[in-house]
Amino acid sequence: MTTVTIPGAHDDTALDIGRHLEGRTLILVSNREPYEHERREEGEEVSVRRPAGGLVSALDPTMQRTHGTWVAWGSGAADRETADAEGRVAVPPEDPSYTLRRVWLDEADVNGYYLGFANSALWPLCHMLIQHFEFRSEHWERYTSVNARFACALADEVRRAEGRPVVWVQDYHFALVPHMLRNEFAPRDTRDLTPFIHQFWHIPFPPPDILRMLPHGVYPALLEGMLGNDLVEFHTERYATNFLSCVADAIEGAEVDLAGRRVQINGRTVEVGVFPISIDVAHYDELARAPEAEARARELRRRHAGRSPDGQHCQLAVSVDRVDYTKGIPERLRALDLLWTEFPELRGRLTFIFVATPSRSEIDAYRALSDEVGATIASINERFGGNGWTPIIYVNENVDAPMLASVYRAADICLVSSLQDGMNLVAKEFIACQVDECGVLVLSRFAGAAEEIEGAVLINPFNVDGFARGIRDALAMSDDERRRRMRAMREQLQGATIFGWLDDILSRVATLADAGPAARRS
Ligand code: ADQ
Repeated sequence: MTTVTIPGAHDDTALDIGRHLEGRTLILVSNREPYEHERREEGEEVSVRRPAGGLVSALDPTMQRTHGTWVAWGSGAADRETADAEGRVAVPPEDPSYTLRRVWLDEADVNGYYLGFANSALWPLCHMLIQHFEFRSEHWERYTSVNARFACALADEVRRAEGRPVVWVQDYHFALVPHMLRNEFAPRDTRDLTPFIHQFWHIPFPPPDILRMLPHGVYPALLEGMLGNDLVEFHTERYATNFLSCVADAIEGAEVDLAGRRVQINGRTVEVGVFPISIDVAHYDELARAPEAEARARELRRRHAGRSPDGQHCQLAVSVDRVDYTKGIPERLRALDLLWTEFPELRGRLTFIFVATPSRSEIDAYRALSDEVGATIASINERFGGNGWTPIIYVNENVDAPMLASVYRAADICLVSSLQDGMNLVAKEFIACQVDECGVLVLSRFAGAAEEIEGAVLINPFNVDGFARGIRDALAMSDDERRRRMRAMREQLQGATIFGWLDDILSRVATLADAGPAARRS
């Protein structure tokens, strides 16, 4: 069996964060699993894939240290044969220390729950891009039944654990799970076995006028699901306020305390917290400082920046995203088109490396976007390129972290133009990799990161002229100003890493859980 590993958290940090649990079992649920067993072809050896996400690499060491259970969709081709009858498998494969419990989904489940309600209804609504909102009753029914299946698996894991476990629900795929799980433990006798339940919502939360577009019964059902939590966590105050406003709007009998960020409902208190997510800053800094990264960055600059054909200095801009309509990709391309049209002298003085990984291509809107992006880039390159200069280098694939770090290090400018974005980790990765402190971050004011980071050039991606002006300002910024801003952003980021995020959440959980269910009742 081969294992592809990615570097994760440092052991001491995981140990330190684990202390908040004080012997409580942590049971985590997410749509994606931390280890996927794969077999490409019949008869081939089984291999293990670890999705290279920041969240997985931060949570996995904590799970290993605390010997918890991770419940997730078993999506790998060899997942069933490597798990027991209940879908349980010990991980990491090379040194098992916690349990991964897989929940099986068939094609109709994936279509209805994942591609359907989660990604064609909730995703566009939460990002307030209502032109992409598509509701179908059968998707909602499937979302409900899949959430019930996950709640059932979680309840089973809670019963197996000792003491009163902590259940941590990840994201918008499981809005109904907290309420369903709580119902499994409605006190039948004097012993209350209900676990502590909390949820992190990774995407924006919209105001009532938007969420009201869900059909009549669905809007309150979704919120009631989330009110099954003891604590609901968002990236920003704005999302927390929107959630509380929706509860006040739709849930009869709920007492909403906007300033205190809590809801009283059915004799219980639901706390709402603000915890901006981050990245493993030291890891990205290290990747960018590696001699190979430095050499690759130099080579990138030699090929695509440095001196333009007419002997002028050429700058390198970069962006990295999934091809998703929330990321403002057509808007970014429009701004560049305008820039090269109105300022012909900038042709050959700015090359844009566009790293974009294909995403959710089963959904029509995503396929259409991908086609549009490909055609727009071809047209821009044809109209403006020439003389050995290609305006946009399109890398339409997944790129590994060491390569990403080299690109971030090489870039003079990073363009983040989300129309709405929960946080946006790319902005933080760019800052962490700017070890030479000479790059400028051009950042959409609609990304959660803009509410936290000070020092970026803020733009509104809907305003194409303003966006193009923002890029021009970045191009013209003096070295001193660049260094001043980047240094400030790097200092800020070093004080707010993913481990700080995890530590803050788990310490808040510990405080609330210590207070006990009785204390949290009004
Ligand atoms: P995403 O919408 O996926 O996350 P983002 O926060 O930018 O958005 O994270 C994307 C991650 O994927 C980054 O780590 C980036 O490096 C990586 N990535 C993107 N394109 C890549 C490519 N071509 N090759 C390799 N890696 C690539 C959701 C929310 C965000 C929120 C995060 C975390 O939508 O708002 O910040 O969750 O909560």
